[in-house]
Amino acid sequence: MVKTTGEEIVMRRNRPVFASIIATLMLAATPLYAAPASPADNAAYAALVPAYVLVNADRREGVSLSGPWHYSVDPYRDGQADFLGRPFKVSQTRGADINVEQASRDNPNALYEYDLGRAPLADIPGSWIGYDPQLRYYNGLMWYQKRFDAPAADGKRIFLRFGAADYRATVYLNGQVIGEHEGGFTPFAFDVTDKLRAKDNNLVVAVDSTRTPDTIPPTVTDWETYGGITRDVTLVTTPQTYIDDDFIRLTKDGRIAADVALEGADKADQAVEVSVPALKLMLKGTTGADGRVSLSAKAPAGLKRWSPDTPTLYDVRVTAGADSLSDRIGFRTIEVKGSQIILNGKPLFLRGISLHEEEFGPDPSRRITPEASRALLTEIKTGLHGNFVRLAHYPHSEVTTRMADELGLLVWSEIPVYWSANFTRPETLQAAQKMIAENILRDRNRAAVVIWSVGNETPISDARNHFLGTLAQEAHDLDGSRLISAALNTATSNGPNDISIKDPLAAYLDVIGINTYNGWYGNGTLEDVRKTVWHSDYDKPMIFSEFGAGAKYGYHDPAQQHRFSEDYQASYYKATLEMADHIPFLAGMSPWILKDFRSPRRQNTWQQGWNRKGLLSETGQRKQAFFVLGDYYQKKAGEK
Ligand code: GCB
Repeated sequence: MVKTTGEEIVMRRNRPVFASIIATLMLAATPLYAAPASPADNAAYAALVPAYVLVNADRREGVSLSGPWHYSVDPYRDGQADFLGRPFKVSQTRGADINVEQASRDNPNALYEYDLGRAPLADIPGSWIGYDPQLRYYNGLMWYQKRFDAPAADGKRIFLRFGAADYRATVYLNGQVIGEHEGGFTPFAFDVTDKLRAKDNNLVVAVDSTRTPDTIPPTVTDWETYGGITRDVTLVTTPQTYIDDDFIRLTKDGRIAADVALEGADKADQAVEVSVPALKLMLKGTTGADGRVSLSAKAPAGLKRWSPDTPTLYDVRVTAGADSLSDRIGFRTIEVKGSQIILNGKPLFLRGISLHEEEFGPDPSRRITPEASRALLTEIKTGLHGNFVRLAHYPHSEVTTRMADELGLLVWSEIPVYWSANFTRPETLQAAQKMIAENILRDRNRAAVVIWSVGNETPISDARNHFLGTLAQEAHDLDGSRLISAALNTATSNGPNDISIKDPLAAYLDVIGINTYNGWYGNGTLEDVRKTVWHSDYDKPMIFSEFGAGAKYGYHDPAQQHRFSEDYQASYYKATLEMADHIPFLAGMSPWILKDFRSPRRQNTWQQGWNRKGLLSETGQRKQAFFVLGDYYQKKAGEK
């Protein structure tokens, strides 16, 4: 095995041409993926993007259906099929438009084995773990029901929008299936204008949290499933022809650009205006036959760019016909140059941490309110002196990405293509493609989001390379203004203390994410960690998307430094940060993880159902390592 010295690393960094020849040769040798056609001209894309984007839905006029809903557990799926497994007609399912109490009174001979209207009540949104702790490890079908009166339509369109339902949802309204959705972390909406009745609508949602080897994520992960309706449910009203999508950003060549897409019978030939009053900027244009228009103008000289230090957001208004949308948008650029990440033209080091979507507290139920999100992100921003958060391992709530915009934290956003995902199955790829589209279309106006990640710790194979390569291409097509990454654990050891990045996917990423756990998993000592030298064949920024060690808050063991003591975790951080300081192409890090989080696979004395790699306990108490990283980041921030 040829060993490479530190000097050679520096030389390689200065040889981008060489690196790109290698990349080209690799591409020729192993075609990773056939680039799909662009979204605009490929009908196949239509199946992969959501029918309704309803951009900015969380700020639109509407009625919240959050609050009390009935829920009823159905482990044998009796609500969908008979005892021999023969599927029911819709009218026989629990989604049928029946008031069981009334029907039983009307017909004493009728037998119903369920009664959603008298089932227990849960406060939605939130996982069933929260309202029924006995269901902590339940993975299966749950029925939800809500009755409500419809808002007056007044000639408007009404959409029923779910922020997220984990994992698969079938939605019944007044006895009809109005749609289904796969994927536990992205929004979906149905046009229900003609399906609502004025009074007593019967909304039933069958949410199935079952994971299989074919789902995204697959069966085995290292986090709690949190099944249920986990984000807000709203009735969103819009004019008949409305602004379905807009993408507003600062381009690398200094222009403010806006792509606007209308939906509805009158979408063609509509005048569209995009204004930023504080900048006295007004973009005007007219939609084409497809309801779309692209506008741009040179950014005004007075523009204050969004950055973690100055998270300036502007009021932006989009108007088209009878519709008008207002948003708060930041303007910044992000790009890479060699091994650096460049924000607004200046290199910056990502001082980050990873985060699961789990609020503080002994019994989280994934109810991410603005207060819950602010509490988590403030620990990163103020406590750790961070400027970056990796929202692992799936799209987090839009509450969080908006909070990151407001507080000034750069965001890595990812979809749950994780570990043993089924890379050979076309339907699984399609599900992932839809997920990444839903995620990007929801959040591409958030200045905070700078990285779209296509997967985490996936073993190299041709099928996996094709799968992730397709996602990388799609993410790039939907949003060429951000960076694409993936968290890889495929660095290769060249011998003790010597590691190279050898993953063909790296050629297709803007930023190489590496998860490394030397000093925690495996037999390496912290001395080995300190001495480890890293090499990269790619002239690209690398970030440590993960490193970490477990510790139970309050367990101290300064002399022995046993695993799971706060002391070992702190020593591990010191050693890993020392190693990091010697990697010239390291552009940032998001260690694993801010807070202890629930994981069914962690059951030793110290963990008992929690992954203890948090720098904070589940209730927010700071462990020693929190201060190690905080001090390190404070110094780094001062080096700017
Ligand atoms: C990883 C995974 C993450 C786990 C973590 C761990 O590499 O990406 O999901 O929770 O390691 O604690 O082992």
